[in-house]
Amino acid sequence: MRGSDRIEQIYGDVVRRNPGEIEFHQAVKEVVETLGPVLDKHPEYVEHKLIERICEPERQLIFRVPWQDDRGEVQIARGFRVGFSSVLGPYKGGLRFHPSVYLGIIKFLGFEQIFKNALTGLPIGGAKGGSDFDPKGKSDGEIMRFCQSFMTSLYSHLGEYTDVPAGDIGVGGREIGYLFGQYKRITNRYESGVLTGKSPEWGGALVRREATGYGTVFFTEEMLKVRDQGIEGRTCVVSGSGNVALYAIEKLQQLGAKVVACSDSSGVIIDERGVDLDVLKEVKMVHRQRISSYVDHHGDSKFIANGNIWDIPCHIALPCATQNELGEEDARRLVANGCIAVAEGANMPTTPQGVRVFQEAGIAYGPGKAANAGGVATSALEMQQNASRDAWTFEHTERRLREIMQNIHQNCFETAEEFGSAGNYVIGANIVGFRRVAQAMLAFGVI
Ligand code: NDP
Ligand code: 2IT
Repeated sequence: MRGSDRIEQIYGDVVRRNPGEIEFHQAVKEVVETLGPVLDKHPEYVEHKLIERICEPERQLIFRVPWQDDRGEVQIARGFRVGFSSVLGPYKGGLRFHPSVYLGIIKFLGFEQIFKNALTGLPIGGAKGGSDFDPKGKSDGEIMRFCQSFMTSLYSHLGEYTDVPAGDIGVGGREIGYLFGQYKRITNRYESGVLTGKSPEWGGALVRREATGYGTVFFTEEMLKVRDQGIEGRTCVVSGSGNVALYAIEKLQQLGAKVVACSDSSGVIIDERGVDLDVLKEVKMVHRQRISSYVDHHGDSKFIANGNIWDIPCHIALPCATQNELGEEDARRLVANGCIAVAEGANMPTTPQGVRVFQEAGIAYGPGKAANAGGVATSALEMQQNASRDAWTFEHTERRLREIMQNIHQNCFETAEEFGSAGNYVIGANIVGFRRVAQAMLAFGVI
């Protein structure tokens, strides 16, 4: 059987062995359907069942997280940590706190993380974790007690050489602080490298907070460069208004673009003069309010409850909220309205049908595992600084981030060409990431 024929069978087995985990199925399909030509070139990958092994996590932890709310009532959440692959380094990947979290979402994210982390070229394996705990509307005290309970259940499985979590949706600097404090207290060790995304005041790296959003814009810049185009003067829309979105907007503005819209799960704001980032940061980061509050500060802007951000004409669209937020119709509308580039700050935000529309239209499309790898790459730089008890400057770290994004872009671009799919970053990213993991797996034998 040819390697490429094996793919259908492997995917069928994944669906059968992991019933109901639809996001995980989607993420696996998107990767394995591009690997046929690699398997044909490397029969040893087939013989050693590398794809089958990659699709089965090395370990999966599911645990109870009991906590008490401010009224003294006991609440029970479910915690997860899935270590997918540790052939390139310790398990590495964020924690997501959102009510939609279940095993299928954690596994899709962990699976993506294997290839993303390999693409960075840095020594990190792939993992993801989180909880179905809903942080919205919770007091600081409730968030702290939840994080402490979460860490109490998880700490014995972590370590700078074992598993190093960071943030994702619903987990930012505040939560990492509570998690790190509890880890330190339980273990009696100031083990800085056990978590990334820490505050630079106590062991974190400068630029980690900005890194995912900045990196996504750097990747966009590279995609446009090979087409003799640029970011300056472009009209942009960025979905979401969390960590990734805010710093994507910041870098777009620094590079001379105009961001006319962003969103949260309640709706969209449109500000034709360009989003006022200071106001937006105040609303979202300081007061943790809904995005509609932005309009109270900017009378000329509009809030559209449950609006669709992809209806707004733009040259550059950056989906930075969540999975499957941009579908086929959205993609068609973006293309019809003159969009020239889409780079994914979020993980798997475009549906497979949406991706096909972008590819058929020939616009620049950067998939998340390449375009948003700047966050985890800077986490690896944070681990490096922790291991050497050093702290780099903002400028030095941002330069490193930019070089990493340029390298990722170049590797994906050249590899897509090598496999006869010039300009297809999906194929480029999947193959570069997979080959790195595959070579290490072969070297280690059957483990
Ligand atoms: P945040 O929690 O800081 O922000 C998430 C944003 O997305 C919020 O504006 C939120 O709105 C919106 N959002 C979340 N879920 C939904 C939903 N179901 N429907 C509509 N909007 C939603 O998370 P991040 O910015 O860290 O993460 C955003 C994306 O980027 C995720 O896909 C994450 O996996 C990915 N990512 C994050 C990295 C990081 O370093 N943080 C690195 C690489 C990728 P609301 O507040 O209303 O829920
Ligand atoms: O999806 C991601 O890459 C992240 N949430 C960041 C992971 C990390 O370990 O920094």
